[in-house]
Amino acid sequence: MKNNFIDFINIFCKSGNGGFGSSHIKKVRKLNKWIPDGGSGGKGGNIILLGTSHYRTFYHLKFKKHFIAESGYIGSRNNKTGLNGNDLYIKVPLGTIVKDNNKNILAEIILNQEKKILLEGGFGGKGSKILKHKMKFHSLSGIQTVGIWVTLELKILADIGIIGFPNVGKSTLLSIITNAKPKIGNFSFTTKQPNLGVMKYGYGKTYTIADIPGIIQNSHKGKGLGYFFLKHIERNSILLFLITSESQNTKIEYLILLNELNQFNPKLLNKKRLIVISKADLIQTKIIKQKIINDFKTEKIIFISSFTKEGILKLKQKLLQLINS
Ligand SMILES: Nc1nc2c(ncn2[C@@H]2O[C@H](COP(=O)(O)OP(=O)(O)OP(=O)(O)O)[C@@H](O)[C@H]2O)c(=O)[nH]1
Ligand SMILES: [Mg+2]
Repeated sequence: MKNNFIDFINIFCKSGNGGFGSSHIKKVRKLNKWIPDGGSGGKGGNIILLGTSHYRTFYHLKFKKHFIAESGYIGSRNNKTGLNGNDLYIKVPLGTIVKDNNKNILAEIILNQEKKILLEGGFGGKGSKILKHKMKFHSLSGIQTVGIWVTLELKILADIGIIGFPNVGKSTLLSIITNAKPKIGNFSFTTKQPNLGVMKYGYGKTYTIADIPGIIQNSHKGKGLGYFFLKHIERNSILLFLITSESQNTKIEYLILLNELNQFNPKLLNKKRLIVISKADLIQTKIIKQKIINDFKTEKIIFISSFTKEGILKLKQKLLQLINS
């Protein structure tokens, strides 16, 4: 499968050099003197990050790795300052973190249309006029900038993350409670990259929900698709654990998921959780349903069916309640 979900990429960035100051001198005939009149150089362009909700990954940066902003222009006679170099904008998805080689965070983009200067352009060199040097035609070169390699890392911004084993109905649920149209299939690992959807609820309120690829026992050891997708739930405020009623032991499935999360980042266990049992339409008898309830004992669970819509309204209400709590 073509993988166009890129959540990690290295790029080279360099802001523009400052323009040269002009060393121009002009003859003032009346005084019969040469006087310096060279203008300063223009400022180099900045490298600016621009948050763009239109982008969901770094795929658009895959084939362009070097970002070099325009240099400032040289100053000229009559004390004219050179033009500034144009800024260079790098469009990034919301949730982008930029790090240098030592893993220091240089910038973070959260909001749509948010702008942050990643690298400032060099200042222009002074021209002969402003320098007033005894060597009349003296001027300075602008600041020469140094380029660096930076890492762009994406951690999706969503209010709710759906986590579960493969084939439990995560994408189907996303498709019925949000506007998303993810791929659905009756086999494991249909979803190979996170899907995002927007749920509308209440008066004009919207919530973003992420459907994360299936997690299995030992995902943290690289089984299945691995567990690196879990970084995308680090910023979710609520984790929705989806466990199918077809499971032999729903509670054990839940504990396995918790363990995988713990292996990835123990802080994930501090988030608000909601346990949801999917495919309730497949539960044949009340005894089986009661057994699932008993398995979870004190923990509250919600039964849903994306097919019959059983429990969907209750689920939405519960999510809203959790978000606001
Ligand atoms: N009976 C029943 N089947 C469902 C329900 N929800 C989803 N399914 C079916 O379960 C299968 C898996 O659904 P998906 O939504 O692709 O499951 P998933 O958890 O996203 O799977 P992966 O992406 O592989 O992790 C599909 O055949 C769905 O039609 C439900 O409420 N009831
Ligand atoms: Mg899926």
